[in-house]
Parts: sequence; structure tokens; C-alpha cells
Amino acid sequence: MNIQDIRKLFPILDQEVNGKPLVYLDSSATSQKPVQVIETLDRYYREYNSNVHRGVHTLGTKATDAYEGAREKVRKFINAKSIQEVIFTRGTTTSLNTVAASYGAANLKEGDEIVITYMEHHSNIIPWQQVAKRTGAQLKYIPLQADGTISLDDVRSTITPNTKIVSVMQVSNVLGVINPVKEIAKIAHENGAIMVVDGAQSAPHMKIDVQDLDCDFLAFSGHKMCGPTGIGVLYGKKHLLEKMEPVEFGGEMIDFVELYESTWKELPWKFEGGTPIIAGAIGLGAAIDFLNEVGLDNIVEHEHKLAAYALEKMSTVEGITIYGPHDPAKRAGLVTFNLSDVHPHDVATVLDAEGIAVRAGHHCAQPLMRWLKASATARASFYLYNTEEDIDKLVEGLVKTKEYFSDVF
Ligand code: 7TS
Repeated sequence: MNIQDIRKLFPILDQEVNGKPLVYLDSSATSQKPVQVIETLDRYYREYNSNVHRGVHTLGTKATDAYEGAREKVRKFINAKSIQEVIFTRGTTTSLNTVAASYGAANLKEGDEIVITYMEHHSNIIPWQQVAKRTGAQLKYIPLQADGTISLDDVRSTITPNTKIVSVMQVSNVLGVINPVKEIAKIAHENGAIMVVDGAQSAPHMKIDVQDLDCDFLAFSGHKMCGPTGIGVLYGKKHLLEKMEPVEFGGEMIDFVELYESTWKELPWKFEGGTPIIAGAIGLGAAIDFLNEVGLDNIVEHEHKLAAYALEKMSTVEGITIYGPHDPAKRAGLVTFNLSDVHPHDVATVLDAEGIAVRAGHHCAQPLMRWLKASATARASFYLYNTEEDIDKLVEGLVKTKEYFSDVF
């Protein structure tokens, strides 16, 4: 599929914002949705909306088949061994909180260590802070090198035999760096720790094979990979999930309920209490079909070219600071930057007037912002539907921003 054919599948892109054609450069926050996903959601609500795993009526059976069919699509997408290892959640945040609250609370004690990095998103920091407080475990940070990458020497010196959990993002939502999670998992395992991977920014953009990475848990969100909001995935190795307690209790996750005791359903359903996110999961299944049709390898290649082009073009803007490694080989498809003394919210506002959507703020990574010595930054993030023309418009917009605020230069 060529880029123009891909763009035609995303109806939202075909509009004007503030009188200018929309240039959507905020896919790291949430991606746009192709017609296949929109129509799948529409069909579910129009034709077979029903609860799952309950009755035997025809619509209920159809909904259950579609919901469980989506689980199999996710299993295949990440190459998990079994559907029992694929839990539907509300998103990356819920998935990481589940691991911390269930596995963490049960397996950590005073003197144990949890290891993360300075570049983590808040949703891969705060759940660990909370469980560390509850259990007396210590939270430790792998430092970053000057260009924002992680060195395996630092990983080796931070992880010790006291480390029980290592949790690292595969792709940074700010620096764009791709972390060597497979190698980090090996070091974690050599020290007797488990490895958690935050795949929020990697699952949409690159092939993930959980067996090859040998991670113990993987968390990601549907809405960043062409799927609906409100659906995400927690992958976990079966032998670990089997020993873990659910964090939500109620309907559908139980086997027997007595007056004072209850038992749980088998995996993965013991972690899916209540009416699950049926439409979301079915929509995620359609998103996965779409990504497979385009091909993850083609997406990686396309974004890699865009990132290299963006780095080259954006570097020519006077007064720009680009964060993270400047070597495109070390990066995924996003560029975080600041424009001299102009506040990133002002940058984003001027760009918005040109129809260009970028994100400004701390990107839910305040410790990293402090490390970068920036209170906030602006970020342009790319996906399979972006073009070099989008980047040209961004660069033109940045030049305009600079002219607009010329008194500060
Ligand atoms: N982890 C990473 C690396 C992320 O980038 C995000 C969201 C999350 C976890 C949380 O995902 P959620 O779906 O549970 O919210 N990142 C961003 C972002 O960069 N801009 O908006 C959301």
C-alpha cells in the first residue's frame, strides 16, 4: 500500500483545521483510526452488541467469538505462547499498575530492589513508588548517558542480586530512543529478577516477539496502534500469572463464590473482572489486522525515514534544541524539541494556527524533564500516515513561530 492509499483509510486526516489542511503529528499521544477499525466498532454496536461469556443467545455467542478472536489476534501479534497469557486491560497504565499491585505486592520485601530508568513515563514510575512504599523495597534508577541512551554497563551496575523487578520502556515517548530490552531482560534474569517491558510506544511501531525478548510482562495500549481508546493489553508469562492474585474482584472472574470465600476462573479471565471492554477489544483486533496488512516492517522503515528526514530538516531551524540522540539509527519516529526561549505551549499554539498538531508539556515524564533541564518541551510524533510534506510544513511552521517571537531571539 502506498502512502496516499494509506492516508485515504484515515478519514480524520482529510480536513482543515484553522483553515489549513490538518497535519497530525501527535500519534505518540494517540494514533488516528483507519476505516476498518471505525467500521468494526460500528458493526459491533449495530449488529451484535451483547455481553460476552454469559448467555447462549446468538448475539452473545457472536460477541464472545469476536472478543476471544481478538485475543488470539493479540497473541499472534506479540507471539505469546498461549491466549492465557493475554489479558485485556484499559491500557498500558492499568497493565503496569496490575503488575505492581499484584506481582509486586506479593513478591517484594524490605531490602529488595525495583529498577527502572530516568526516562520512564509516569505510569512506569508511580506504581513502583507506591508498591515500594507498601513493601519497604527500594526504587533504583538506571542513569542515562549524555545523549539520553542507556548503556548496558550502567544496567549491569544498577541491577544486583537484590533486584526483584526491572521495568523499562522499549521506546521513549520523549527521547525517541529504542532501549535494548532483550539484553536488559537477560541481565535481570541473571540476577534472579523479572523483566517488565512498557511497550506503549513500541507495539504500534515495531514487531514485538515476547518469546524472543524473553520479557516476563509486556504492557501496551490499543489507542496508540490504530485501535480504540479504553483497551490495552497485559502480557505475562503463564507460570507467573497463575500465581498472581487478581486486583479487581466481581462478576465473571470467579469460579465459585461462597459466603466468605471465593475461587477464581482460569487465566486470563481471572484478571478481567466485570463486563470487559468488548467493543474495544474487537476494535483492537481490527487494528491488528490492519497493521499486519500494511506490515510492521514497512511501518518501521517508513517511520525511520521520516525520523531521519525530520532530524535533518528540523536541525536547520535556528535556535532549535533537539533532545535525544541525533543518530537516526538509535531512534524511533518522534522528535522532541524546544525553540530558543519560546515556551513550548506557545510553539504548539502557533503551529495549531497553521493546522499542525504537536504535543507540548512534560509528556508525563517529569523526572526526565528535570534530567533534560527543561520544564517542558514540544514533540512531533509520526506514524504510518505521515509524509515528508508534513515535516516540511512543521519546519515552515517553526520558522514562522520564530519570526512571531522574534523579540526573544
Ligand atoms: N508508557 C509510555 C511509554 C507512554 O508513552 C504512555 C502514554 C503510557 C505509558 C501510558 O499509556 P496510556 O495509554 O495508559 O495512557 N504516552 C503519552 C504521550 O506520550 N503523550 O500522551 C500520552
